[in-house]
Amino acid sequence: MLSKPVKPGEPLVTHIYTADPSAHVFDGKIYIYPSHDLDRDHASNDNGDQYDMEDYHVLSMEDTESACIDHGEALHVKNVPWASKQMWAPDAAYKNDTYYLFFPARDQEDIFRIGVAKGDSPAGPFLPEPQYIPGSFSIDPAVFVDEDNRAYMYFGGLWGGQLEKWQTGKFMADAEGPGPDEPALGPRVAELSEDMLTFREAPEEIIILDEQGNPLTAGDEDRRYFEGPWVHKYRGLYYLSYSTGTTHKIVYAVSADPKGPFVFKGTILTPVIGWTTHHSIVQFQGKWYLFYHDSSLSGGADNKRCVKFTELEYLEDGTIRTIDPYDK
Ligand code: FUB
Repeated sequence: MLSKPVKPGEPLVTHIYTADPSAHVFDGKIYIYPSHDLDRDHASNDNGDQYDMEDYHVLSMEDTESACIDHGEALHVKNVPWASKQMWAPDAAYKNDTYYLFFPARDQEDIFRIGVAKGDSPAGPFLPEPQYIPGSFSIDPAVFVDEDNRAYMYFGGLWGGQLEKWQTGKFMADAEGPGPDEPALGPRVAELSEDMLTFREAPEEIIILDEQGNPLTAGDEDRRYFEGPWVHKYRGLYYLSYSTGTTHKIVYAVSADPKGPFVFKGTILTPVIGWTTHHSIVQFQGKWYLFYHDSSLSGGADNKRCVKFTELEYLEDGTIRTIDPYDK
Protein backbone atom coordinates (compact mmCIF):
# COMPACT_ATOMS: atom_id res chain seq x y z
CA MET A 1 0.00 0.00 0.00
CA LEU A 2 1.29 3.46 -1.03
CA SER A 3 0.75 6.68 0.97
CA LYS A 4 0.69 10.19 -0.47
CA PRO A 5 4.14 11.90 -0.60
CA VAL A 6 5.58 12.20 2.90
CA LYS A 7 6.14 15.51 4.65
CA PRO A 8 8.22 16.26 7.77
CA GLY A 9 6.09 16.22 10.91
CA GLU A 10 3.20 14.32 9.30
CA PRO A 11 2.31 10.63 9.67
CA LEU A 12 4.19 8.49 7.14
CA VAL A 13 1.12 6.28 6.77
CA THR A 14 -2.46 6.68 7.98
CA HIS A 15 -4.09 3.33 7.06
CA ILE A 16 -2.53 1.60 10.09
CA TYR A 17 -1.17 2.84 13.43
CA THR A 18 2.62 2.64 13.71
CA ALA A 19 5.19 3.42 16.43
CA ASP A 20 8.82 2.97 17.54
CA PRO A 21 10.41 3.60 14.12
CA SER A 22 13.87 2.16 13.50
CA ALA A 23 15.09 3.69 10.23
CA HIS A 24 17.95 2.37 8.09
CA VAL A 25 19.27 2.99 4.60
CA PHE A 26 19.34 -0.26 2.66
CA ASP A 27 19.78 -0.46 -1.14
CA GLY A 28 19.76 3.36 -1.37
CA LYS A 29 16.26 3.71 0.16
CA ILE A 30 15.01 4.43 3.67
CA TYR A 31 13.48 1.39 5.33
CA ILE A 32 11.51 1.86 8.53
CA TYR A 33 10.89 -0.95 11.02
CA PRO A 34 8.06 0.19 13.30
CA SER A 35 5.77 -1.45 15.82
CA HIS A 36 2.29 -2.02 14.39
CA ASP A 37 -0.23 -0.63 16.90
CA LEU A 38 -3.66 -2.22 16.76
CA ASP A 39 -6.90 -0.24 16.55
CA ARG A 40 -8.17 -1.45 19.93
CA ASP A 41 -9.36 0.65 22.85
CA HIS A 42 -7.50 0.17 26.13
CA ALA A 43 -7.02 2.08 29.37
CA SER A 44 -3.28 2.76 29.84
CA ASN A 45 -1.36 1.19 32.75
CA ASP A 46 2.31 1.20 33.86
CA ASN A 47 2.72 -2.42 32.79
CA GLY A 48 2.14 -1.46 29.16
CA ASP A 49 -0.72 -3.94 28.66
CA GLN A 50 -2.28 -1.48 26.22
CA TYR A 51 0.55 -2.17 23.75
CA ASP A 52 -0.83 -5.47 22.50
CA MET A 53 0.81 -5.64 19.10
CA GLU A 54 0.86 -8.91 17.15
CA ASP A 55 2.89 -8.37 13.99
CA TYR A 56 5.30 -6.16 12.08
CA HIS A 57 4.94 -4.27 8.81
CA VAL A 58 8.00 -2.79 7.08
CA LEU A 59 7.72 0.69 5.50
CA SER A 60 10.02 2.22 2.89
CA MET A 61 10.58 5.52 1.12
CA GLU A 62 12.64 6.15 -2.05
CA ASP A 63 13.62 9.48 -0.51
CA THR A 64 12.28 12.10 1.90
CA GLU A 65 9.73 13.48 -0.59
CA SER A 66 8.27 10.35 -2.10
CA ALA A 67 5.34 8.20 -1.01
CA CYS A 68 5.80 5.70 1.81
CA ILE A 69 5.18 2.05 0.94
CA ASP A 70 3.74 -0.44 3.43
CA HIS A 71 5.19 -3.81 2.42
CA GLY A 72 2.58 -5.72 4.42
CA GLU A 73 2.99 -8.24 7.19
CA ALA A 74 6.64 -9.21 7.64
CA LEU A 75 6.33 -11.39 10.77
CA HIS A 76 3.44 -12.44 13.03
CA VAL A 77 3.62 -13.60 16.65
CA LYS A 78 1.78 -16.81 15.76
CA ASN A 79 4.83 -17.84 13.72
CA VAL A 80 7.33 -17.23 16.53
CA PRO A 81 7.55 -20.51 18.49
CA TRP A 82 8.87 -19.00 21.75
CA ALA A 83 6.68 -15.84 21.85
CA SER A 84 3.23 -15.40 23.37
CA LYS A 85 2.31 -11.72 22.89
CA GLN A 86 3.32 -8.05 22.69
CA MET A 87 5.56 -7.65 19.66
CA TRP A 88 7.15 -4.36 20.76
CA ALA A 89 9.75 -2.04 19.22
CA PRO A 90 11.89 -3.87 16.62
CA ASP A 91 15.09 -3.05 14.78
CA ALA A 92 16.84 -4.43 11.70
CA ALA A 93 20.41 -4.89 10.50
CA TYR A 94 22.19 -6.07 7.36
CA LYS A 95 25.22 -8.35 7.48
CA ASN A 96 26.35 -11.60 5.79
CA ASP A 97 24.12 -10.79 2.75
CA THR A 98 21.14 -11.24 5.09
CA TYR A 99 18.60 -8.89 6.68
CA TYR A 100 17.96 -9.50 10.37
CA LEU A 101 14.87 -8.36 12.25
CA PHE A 102 15.37 -8.12 16.02
CA PHE A 103 12.25 -7.91 18.16
CA PRO A 104 11.10 -8.21 21.77
CA ALA A 105 8.05 -10.18 22.87
CA ARG A 106 6.83 -11.91 25.99
CA ASP A 107 7.77 -15.57 26.16
CA GLN A 108 5.45 -18.35 27.36
CA GLU A 109 6.15 -17.31 30.99
CA ASP A 110 5.30 -13.65 30.33
CA ILE A 111 8.94 -12.57 30.46
CA PHE A 112 10.18 -10.22 27.75
CA ARG A 113 12.92 -11.72 25.58
CA ILE A 114 14.52 -10.65 22.33
CA GLY A 115 14.29 -12.73 19.19
CA VAL A 116 15.77 -12.59 15.72
CA ALA A 117 14.35 -13.44 12.31
CA LYS A 118 16.14 -13.60 8.96
CA GLY A 119 15.14 -12.47 5.47
CA ASP A 120 16.56 -12.04 1.97
CA SER A 121 14.91 -8.66 1.44
CA PRO A 122 14.86 -5.55 3.68
CA ALA A 123 11.06 -5.57 3.29
CA GLY A 124 10.74 -9.09 4.68
CA PRO A 125 9.17 -11.55 5.14
CA PHE A 126 11.36 -12.72 8.01
CA LEU A 127 11.75 -16.27 9.28
CA PRO A 128 12.15 -16.40 13.06
CA GLU A 129 14.70 -18.52 14.89
CA PRO A 130 12.96 -21.18 17.02
CA GLN A 131 14.34 -19.79 20.32
CA TYR A 132 14.90 -16.28 21.60
CA ILE A 133 18.51 -15.07 21.79
CA PRO A 134 20.01 -16.96 24.75
CA GLY A 135 20.67 -14.58 27.66
CA SER A 136 18.38 -11.88 26.24
CA PHE A 137 15.78 -10.06 28.32
CA SER A 138 13.72 -6.84 28.43
CA ILE A 139 12.79 -4.80 25.34
CA ASP A 140 13.72 -2.31 22.62
CA PRO A 141 16.67 -3.89 20.79
CA ALA A 142 18.71 -1.49 18.67
CA VAL A 143 21.55 -2.98 16.64
CA PHE A 144 24.47 -0.84 15.57
CA VAL A 145 26.94 -2.24 13.03
CA ASP A 146 30.20 -0.36 13.39
CA GLU A 147 32.65 0.59 10.64
CA ASP A 148 34.81 -2.44 11.59
CA ASN A 149 31.73 -4.64 10.96
CA ARG A 150 31.30 -5.54 14.66
CA ALA A 151 27.62 -5.48 15.64
CA TYR A 152 26.32 -4.41 19.05
CA MET A 153 22.84 -4.80 20.46
CA TYR A 154 21.61 -2.12 22.87
CA PHE A 155 18.41 -2.89 24.76
CA GLY A 156 16.33 -2.48 27.91
CA GLY A 157 13.30 -0.64 29.21
CA LEU A 158 11.84 0.06 32.67
CA TRP A 159 8.35 -0.74 34.01
CA GLY A 160 6.46 -2.81 31.39
CA GLY A 161 9.85 -3.53 29.80
CA GLN A 162 10.98 -5.31 33.02
CA LEU A 163 14.58 -4.02 33.11
CA GLU A 164 14.51 -3.40 36.89
CA LYS A 165 13.63 -7.06 37.43
CA TRP A 166 17.05 -8.16 36.11
CA GLN A 167 19.33 -6.29 38.55
CA THR A 168 20.69 -9.52 40.05
CA GLY A 169 21.17 -11.16 36.64
CA LYS A 170 18.08 -13.31 37.25
CA PHE A 171 14.41 -12.38 36.73
CA MET A 172 12.98 -11.24 40.10
CA ALA A 173 9.26 -10.63 39.58
CA ASP A 174 8.91 -8.28 42.58
CA ALA A 175 12.11 -6.26 42.13
CA GLU A 176 11.79 -2.46 42.10
CA GLY A 177 14.16 0.08 40.59
CA PRO A 178 16.84 1.93 42.61
CA GLY A 179 15.93 4.78 44.99
CA PRO A 180 16.03 8.38 43.70
CA ASP A 181 19.57 9.08 44.98
CA GLU A 182 21.03 5.83 43.73
CA PRO A 183 22.63 5.41 40.28
CA ALA A 184 19.97 4.97 37.59
CA LEU A 185 19.72 1.71 35.69
CA GLY A 186 21.39 1.90 32.29
CA PRO A 187 20.58 0.14 29.04
CA ARG A 188 22.44 -3.07 28.31
CA VAL A 189 24.86 -3.74 25.46
CA ALA A 190 26.20 -7.00 24.07
CA GLU A 191 28.29 -7.62 21.00
CA LEU A 192 26.57 -10.01 18.59
CA SER A 193 28.20 -13.13 17.17
CA GLU A 194 29.33 -13.19 13.54
CA ASP A 195 26.07 -14.90 12.47
CA MET A 196 24.03 -12.25 14.39
CA LEU A 197 22.00 -14.95 16.17
CA THR A 198 23.58 -14.98 19.63
CA PHE A 199 25.41 -12.72 22.08
CA ARG A 200 29.17 -13.06 21.93
CA GLU A 201 29.32 -12.17 25.64
CA ALA A 202 27.03 -11.52 28.62
CA PRO A 203 25.22 -8.17 28.29
CA GLU A 204 26.86 -5.29 30.20
CA GLU A 205 25.16 -2.29 31.78
CA ILE A 206 25.97 1.06 30.19
CA ILE A 207 26.88 3.89 32.56
CA ILE A 208 25.64 7.39 31.72
CA LEU A 209 27.54 10.19 33.50
CA ASP A 210 26.78 13.86 34.00
CA GLU A 211 29.32 16.50 32.85
CA GLN A 212 31.08 16.22 36.28
CA GLY A 213 31.64 12.48 35.81
CA ASN A 214 28.96 11.30 38.27
CA PRO A 215 26.50 8.58 37.24
CA LEU A 216 23.00 9.95 36.61
CA THR A 217 20.71 9.07 39.49
CA ALA A 218 17.35 7.31 39.29
CA GLY A 219 15.62 10.46 40.55
CA ASP A 220 17.04 12.56 37.70
CA GLU A 221 14.02 11.87 35.50
CA ASP A 222 14.86 14.58 32.97
CA ARG A 223 18.10 12.79 32.04
CA ARG A 224 18.18 9.19 33.26
CA TYR A 225 17.60 6.22 30.95
CA PHE A 226 14.08 4.77 30.64
CA GLU A 227 13.76 2.89 27.29
CA GLY A 228 14.24 3.05 23.52
CA PRO A 229 18.05 3.17 23.03
CA TRP A 230 19.56 4.10 19.67
CA VAL A 231 23.23 4.45 18.75
CA HIS A 232 24.69 6.27 15.78
CA LYS A 233 28.15 7.57 15.00
CA TYR A 234 29.02 11.17 14.14
CA ARG A 235 32.55 12.49 13.61
CA GLY A 236 34.00 9.32 15.16
CA LEU A 237 31.95 9.50 18.39
CA TYR A 238 29.11 7.23 19.50
CA TYR A 239 25.83 8.98 20.27
CA LEU A 240 23.48 7.04 22.57
CA SER A 241 19.97 8.50 22.48
CA TYR A 242 16.96 7.29 24.46
CA SER A 243 13.62 8.10 26.05
CA THR A 244 13.45 9.47 29.60
CA GLY A 245 9.99 7.87 29.98
CA THR A 246 8.25 9.77 32.78
CA THR A 247 9.44 13.15 31.47
CA HIS A 248 8.78 12.15 27.85
CA LYS A 249 11.98 13.45 26.24
CA ILE A 250 14.42 12.00 23.74
CA VAL A 251 17.88 12.85 25.09
CA TYR A 252 21.44 11.84 24.23
CA ALA A 253 24.88 11.13 25.63
CA VAL A 254 28.22 10.74 23.85
CA SER A 255 31.24 8.40 24.15
CA ALA A 256 34.41 7.48 22.27
CA ASP A 257 33.65 3.80 23.05
CA PRO A 258 30.54 1.92 21.82
CA LYS A 259 30.13 0.47 25.33
CA GLY A 260 30.55 3.78 27.13
CA PRO A 261 30.63 5.24 29.66
CA PHE A 262 28.57 7.94 27.90
CA VAL A 263 28.44 11.58 29.00
CA PHE A 264 25.03 13.25 28.97
CA LYS A 265 24.73 16.10 26.44
CA GLY A 266 21.15 17.29 26.00
CA THR A 267 17.66 16.96 24.59
CA ILE A 268 16.95 15.97 20.99
CA LEU A 269 13.13 15.96 21.04
CA THR A 270 10.72 17.63 23.46
CA PRO A 271 7.58 15.69 24.52
CA VAL A 272 5.17 14.47 21.86
CA ILE A 273 1.41 13.83 22.06
CA GLY A 274 0.93 10.50 23.88
CA TRP A 275 2.82 8.90 26.82
CA THR A 276 5.62 7.16 24.95
CA THR A 277 8.35 8.67 22.83
CA HIS A 278 10.67 6.53 20.72
CA HIS A 279 12.99 7.40 17.86
CA SER A 280 15.86 6.56 15.54
CA ILE A 281 18.48 8.64 13.73
CA VAL A 282 19.74 7.96 10.22
CA GLN A 283 21.90 9.67 7.61
CA PHE A 284 20.51 9.77 4.09
CA GLN A 285 21.94 11.57 1.05
CA GLY A 286 24.18 13.75 3.23
CA LYS A 287 21.51 14.88 5.69
CA TRP A 288 20.54 13.52 9.12
CA TYR A 289 16.96 12.61 10.01
CA LEU A 290 15.07 11.87 13.20
CA PHE A 291 12.27 9.31 12.96
CA TYR A 292 9.84 9.43 15.88
CA HIS A 293 6.19 8.86 16.74
CA ASP A 294 3.29 10.58 18.44
CA SER A 295 -0.39 9.85 19.03
CA SER A 296 -1.75 12.68 16.87
CA LEU A 297 -3.38 10.39 14.29
CA SER A 298 -5.68 8.86 16.94
CA GLY A 299 -6.34 12.14 18.75
CA GLY A 300 -4.10 11.16 21.67
CA ALA A 301 -4.62 7.43 22.37
CA ASP A 302 -1.35 6.18 23.93
CA ASN A 303 -1.55 2.84 22.12
CA LYS A 304 -2.48 4.18 18.67
CA ARG A 305 0.56 6.04 17.42
CA CYS A 306 1.92 7.22 14.08
CA VAL A 307 5.47 7.37 12.76
CA LYS A 308 6.90 10.68 11.51
CA PHE A 309 10.26 12.13 10.54
CA THR A 310 12.04 15.48 10.52
CA GLU A 311 15.52 16.75 9.74
CA LEU A 312 18.09 16.71 12.55
CA GLU A 313 20.79 19.36 12.80
CA TYR A 314 24.24 19.30 14.42
CA LEU A 315 25.85 22.44 15.68
CA GLU A 316 29.54 23.14 15.00
CA ASP A 317 30.57 21.61 18.38
CA GLY A 318 28.85 18.29 17.56
CA THR A 319 25.83 18.90 19.79
CA ILE A 320 22.33 18.38 18.38
CA ARG A 321 19.82 21.20 18.05
CA THR A 322 16.74 20.46 20.16
CA ILE A 323 13.61 19.75 18.10
CA ASP A 324 10.15 20.89 19.14
CA PRO A 325 7.96 18.58 17.04
CA TYR A 326 5.10 21.10 16.90
CA ASP A 327 7.17 24.21 16.14
CA LYS A 328 5.71 25.78 13.01
O1 FUB B 1 5.60 0.19 21.67
C1 FUB B 1 5.70 -0.45 22.92
C2 FUB B 1 6.70 0.24 23.78
O2 FUB B 1 6.34 1.60 23.94
C3 FUB B 1 8.09 0.31 23.22
O3 FUB B 1 8.79 -0.89 23.32
C4 FUB B 1 8.63 1.42 24.02
O4 FUB B 1 9.85 1.93 23.57
C5 FUB B 1 7.50 2.41 23.94
O5 FUB B 1 7.53 3.17 22.76
